[in-house]
Amino acid sequence: MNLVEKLLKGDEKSAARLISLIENGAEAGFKAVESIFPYTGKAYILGITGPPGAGKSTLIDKIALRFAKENKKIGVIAVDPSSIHNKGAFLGDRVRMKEAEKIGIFIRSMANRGYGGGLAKATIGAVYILEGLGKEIIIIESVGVGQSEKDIFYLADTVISVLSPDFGDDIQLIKAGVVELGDIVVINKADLEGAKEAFRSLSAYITMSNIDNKKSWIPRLFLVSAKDKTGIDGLIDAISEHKKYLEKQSELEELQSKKAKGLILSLLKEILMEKVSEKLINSGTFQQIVDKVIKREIDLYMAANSLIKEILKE
Ligand SMILES: Nc1nc2c(ncn2[C@@H]2O[C@H](COP(=O)(O)OP(=O)(O)OP(=O)(O)O)[C@@H](O)[C@H]2O)c(=O)[nH]1
Ligand SMILES: [Mg+2]
Repeated sequence: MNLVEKLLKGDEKSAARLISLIENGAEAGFKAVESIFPYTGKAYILGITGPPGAGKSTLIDKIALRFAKENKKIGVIAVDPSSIHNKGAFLGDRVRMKEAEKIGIFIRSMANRGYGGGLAKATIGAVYILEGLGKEIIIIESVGVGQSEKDIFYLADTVISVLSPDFGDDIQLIKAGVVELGDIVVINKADLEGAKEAFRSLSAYITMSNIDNKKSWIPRLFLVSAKDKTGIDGLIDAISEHKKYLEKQSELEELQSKKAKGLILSLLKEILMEKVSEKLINSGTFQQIVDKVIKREIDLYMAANSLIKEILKE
């Protein structure tokens, strides 16, 4: 039996090996996805985003345990943008999702090696593979910064934004767009001082920003403590409420099309950048252009445009 056949029979080791292939950009990994593809499209994908240390992993542990009680097959992908995190974060995720791991939930940490902080290429593949493994619920954890938070919005059916009162300035988070992306917004660490105030100000903000909005889903806000396991019930209810909303809402096709477009564009960006760097940067063309810029023979626009010409020539 090859890796894909074993995967489709539920072999987790094959899943882990296939995800590694994808992560390393190996052609065999993407070929495997082609054979897995017919078996995919049924899983519910939950994206968890938010600033570093907000408690995403701790919360996923609690959410996953709840789903497991309903006998759901669950997989977790924790994307670690290597540009922000050190290697310790990998371990951190595993430590914080101990209970889930103990009961056999499949957890995989992935380094985000894409250009420009994108998480699309590797994560999309990992989702297909977990679906091939028969997972019904796939939870993706990603730090909410820049492109990665948009990718998680495109990839997930439901997005939960996790914030914590010890992060400080709410306004920064609102500006960063973390709040806007969430179908559900969670203030975690309810056990800490300032949690209630953070909840109140965010609640006012969400009400204000949706006041004359005709959106059919208004983000739900929850105050929870992942550590003390408080407020989790309401959160679980909101997740299934959003899932039901997606099943029946009339604009679903429009939403799906928006998300598919976003993902394809993200993939395109990542793959193009890879090709560009392989071909141009290594071939010395890039350096030649840089030299011309330094000598002030050409300006930066001209530099970028001549690189584009070079690529299109191929
Ligand atoms: N007081 C308190 N601490 C918490 C709570 N939830 C998580 N923490 C702590 O916050 C720290 C970060 O938790 P993680 O779950 O690793 O947070 P994260 O958002 O996954 O962090 P990264 O993956 O590094 O971005 C850990 O020390 C947790 O023990 C909570 O409800 N209350
Ligand atoms: Mg984490």
